[in-house]
Amino acid sequence: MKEKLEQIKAEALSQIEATGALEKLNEIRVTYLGKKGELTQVLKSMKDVAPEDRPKIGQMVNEARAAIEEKLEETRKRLAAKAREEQLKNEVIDVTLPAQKAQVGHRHPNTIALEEVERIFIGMGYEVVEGPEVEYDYYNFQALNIPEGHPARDEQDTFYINDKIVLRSQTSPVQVRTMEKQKPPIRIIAPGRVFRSDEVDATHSPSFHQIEGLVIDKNITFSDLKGTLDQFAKELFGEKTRVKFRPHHFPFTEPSAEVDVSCFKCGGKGCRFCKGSGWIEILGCGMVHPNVLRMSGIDPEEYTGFAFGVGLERIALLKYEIDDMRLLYENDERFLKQF
Ligand code: 2NL
Repeated sequence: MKEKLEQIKAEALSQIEATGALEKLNEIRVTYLGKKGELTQVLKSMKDVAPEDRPKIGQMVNEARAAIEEKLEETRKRLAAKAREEQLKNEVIDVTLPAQKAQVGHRHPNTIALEEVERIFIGMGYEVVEGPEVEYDYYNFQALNIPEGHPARDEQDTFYINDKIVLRSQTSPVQVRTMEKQKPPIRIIAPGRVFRSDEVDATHSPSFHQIEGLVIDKNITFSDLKGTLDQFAKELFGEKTRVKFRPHHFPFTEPSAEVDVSCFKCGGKGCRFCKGSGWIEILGCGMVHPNVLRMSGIDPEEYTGFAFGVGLERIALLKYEIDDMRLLYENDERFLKQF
């Protein structure tokens, strides 16, 4: 029995000594000290020991257990310290390294174009105003001289929320709200998202952006409109740019016109960019219809005004020579970074 105990103890100690792994220590503990461990087996076989020898053997078992436990604890500390040291060595942080650059993305071509347009009109004394994207039918249509049943309502496939509420199909409602609130002189541009139930293709999207402008004061004439848009075109597309006004019809302006700019690629001679014509259509405009002024509480006998509307995407596509509108909505950074 005594030899057996000595042997167990020696074997346990040498196994502990030999192991290099922390997790192995617990296995060894179970093997020798556990419920079914070797030392426990010895205790269980005490009944075979002569009664007078039992205290002596019991004491030896306790000593062996204490020795093994001590060795286990000592080894655990040693291995843990070693592991910690390894870890510290492997996780050295060089605090002098430059920080990783934050990804900041890139301004969208729409945003760049919008800020350019805003800069030009702010320079001419305009204010930038915004308004709701979900609008009353009244502000989107009726107040703009488009009563129920007017054919212009069919031309624009509008998203209806219910009988009285639509997703605005233009930003004119913002201007109507301004006319209701503010006495002339009014000089504003209203940029924002608008909605039309169009199929997606290279030049159409059900959600796009418009910038409308409105000027109302005493003695505002069509000459003021021409001068303003001529200046705008020159600042946006270059000093040599000329503008051409073609008669058109909008329900909210009278007279109305569509405006072309001379092609900024060929100077008007005709090229692939302008499809040979030398001109590029950029916006619609006109003198605010007396009915529109009257409905918003402005006396058309006292005041006149002009208005215009331009597609932001159209400007961005032209200015940055992008040939498919869908690229503007993918937000692929490789695309955005080019502008
Ligand atoms: C276009 C060009 C246009 C207006 C928008 C407007 C706004 C008020 C009164 C009168 Cl409050 N007019 N906006 C005027 C002319 C053209 O947009 O191509 N629209 C379909």
